[in-house]
Amino acid sequence: MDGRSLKSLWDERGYVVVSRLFAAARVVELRAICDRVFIEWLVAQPAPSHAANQTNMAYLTEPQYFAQHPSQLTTLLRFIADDHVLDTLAALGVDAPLFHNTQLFFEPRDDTRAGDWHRDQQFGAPDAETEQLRMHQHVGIHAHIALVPDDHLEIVPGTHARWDTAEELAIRKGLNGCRPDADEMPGACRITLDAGDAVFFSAWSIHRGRYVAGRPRRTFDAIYGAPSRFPTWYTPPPTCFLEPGVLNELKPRARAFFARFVDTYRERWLSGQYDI
Ligand SMILES: O=C(O)CCC(=O)C(=O)O
Repeated sequence: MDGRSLKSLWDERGYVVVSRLFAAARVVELRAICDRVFIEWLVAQPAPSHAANQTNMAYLTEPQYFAQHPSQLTTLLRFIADDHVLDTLAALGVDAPLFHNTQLFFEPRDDTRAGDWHRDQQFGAPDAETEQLRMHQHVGIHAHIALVPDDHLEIVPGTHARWDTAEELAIRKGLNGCRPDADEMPGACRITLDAGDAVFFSAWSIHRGRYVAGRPRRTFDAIYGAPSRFPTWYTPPPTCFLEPGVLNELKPRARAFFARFVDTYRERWLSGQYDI
């Protein structure tokens, strides 16, 4: 940090790095949960050796991972709604954050590659107008929390707040002979995290990951939004949040945070209208 407020850095760049968001002992605790869930996810895949070359898994709060480890679910929820996380989101201007989802990024087994440049709102969007509407009507913030040192994420600063230049668009959409995984994205910078550091970045900014086989990566990603009066294009699945008593052991602030999530989506979950 260079002495400027998180909010001014955020407004300018669309990302902020928070060093030592979690102390070493808490990183060990979160990593133990993520490692166990990761292994359980991997062995449950129809083709584990293929899955081992993916770059991330999602929905770490699924109840099946915690049937034998109920207290770990509470611990995981406490991390997602930790005071440091919620305080950072508030400092970025999101006072009533809405939980969205979790992911764990890991190193591919043997398939090193660069990911495609993208904005998260592009997925399933039929045209640029839809992408731009989503950008303006909704908030999407990733909190990447490194559990081992991680320099795999690249972001084009400032793109959270503007549309693509012609060159960016050509790369992102693979037009005019450009490749979406091109090395040469103008202005891109690489984010470097130590274990326990976090980067909060706008899901709407142009970004991508690089995936390096054999170099351990364990980055927990929690995704947050904000309540919006506009209809969402993606309803996250309920995972554990329809289980009775799941929030009982949380402190009031964390419980209120997840209650907002449950209240937002309960009806859609109960009628089976959600994405997976
Ligand atoms: O950190 C990464 O590997 C890329 C993250 C990303 O593209 C995303 O979460 O949308």
